[in-house]
This record gives sequence, structure tokens and C-alpha cells, in this order.
Amino acid sequence: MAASHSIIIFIATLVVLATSISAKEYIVGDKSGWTLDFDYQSWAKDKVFIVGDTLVFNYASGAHTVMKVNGTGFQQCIVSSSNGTLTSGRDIIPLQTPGRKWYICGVGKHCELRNMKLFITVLPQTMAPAPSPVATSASTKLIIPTVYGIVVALFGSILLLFV
Ligand SMILES: *[C@@H]1O[C@H](CO)[C@@H](O)[C@H](O)[C@H]1NC(C)=O
Ligand SMILES: *[C@@H]1O[C@H](CO)[C@@H](O)[C@H](O)[C@H]1NC(C)=O
Ligand SMILES: [Cu+2]
Repeated sequence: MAASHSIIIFIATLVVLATSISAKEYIVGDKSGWTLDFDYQSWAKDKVFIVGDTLVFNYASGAHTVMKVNGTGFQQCIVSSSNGTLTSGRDIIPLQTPGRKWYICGVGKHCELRNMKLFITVLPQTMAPAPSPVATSASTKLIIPTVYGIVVALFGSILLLFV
């Protein structure tokens, strides 16, 4: 009994480990960062965002801001003077819940005229990673955690056979 308990704990630990290893940090805009006239929808298109991943917005502090808005705020570039605005220049946003997320720059007309707006859909952890028909570098990166997860699961099942 005691032995099977520790094996279950061991497997649970491995699964948690596999999950945390597969969490990714996305630099919004990659080397360009959070800036004017960048196509953030193209940037996001081939990426799979999963709960536990993080977004990093890099920019010169003062030049831009990052505001989380709703779909309406995104469409219409509604800059509310809310205190939820991020201004550090290296704003790290943990993706904690699944669903659609919208971010805009609150400076001047950067959202309306200079395309500083990002829309992503965050998937729940259990669904991830979805089999993607697109063989891009972003989806290739997902293969490693997936293979790791399968190995862990197989390893766990084999261990259970010996209990
Ligand atoms: C969207 O956010 C704005 C504030 O920026 C708020 O006035 C509006 O009610 C929100 N809409 C929805 C559907 O939550
Ligand atoms: C934002 O400001 C309001 C009052 O103006 C306050 O009640 C609220 O807690 C603030 N939210 C954050 C995230 O600081
Ligand atoms: Cu801006």
C-alpha cells in the first residue's frame, strides 16, 4: 500500500513537471517588441497559447503602454484611464485563464492608426497542444513537451504494472 502511494505521488510529480516544462514565454513581436506598425495578428496566427504561458511586452517605457481590454475596446480602441494599464516597458502577463484576450496600446492613436493591438485565444491546459496542421517553427516547439508528456505517461503506466 505504502509503495503504491509513493508511486502515485511520483507520477503526479512527473505530470506536474511535464506541464511546467511545456509552459512558454512569448515575446510579443519577437525582436521587434511592442511597437508601431507591426502586424501582431500575423505574429499570433501560428502560435498556440495555453494557460500557464506568459506574454512579454517589450518597449521603451513611456513610449507605449499595454492595456487589457474587452472585444469592444479592441475593435474601437477604447483607451480607458483605468489603473490596469501596464507601463514598465517589460510587462509580463501570465495567461491564467482560457479564452479570448485583447491587448492594446493606450498611447495616442497607436491602436487606431499604428496597429498596436493584439488579439489571442488562450487554450485550457487539458486541450493542449492541439494537433496543428500548420508545420511552423512555433508548432514544432510544442512537439518536444508533447513527446515528453507521452514518455512520462508510458513510464507511469509501466511502473503501475509492477505495483
Ligand atoms: C468593455 O469595456 C468597456 C470599458 O473599456 C466597458 O465600458 C464595456 O461595458 C465593456 N463591455 C463588455 C461587453 O464587457
Ligand atoms: C483601480 O482603482 C479603483 C478605484 O479607483 C480601485 O477600487 C481598484 O481596486 C483599482 N484596481 C487596481 C487593480 O488597482
Ligand atoms: Cu504605442
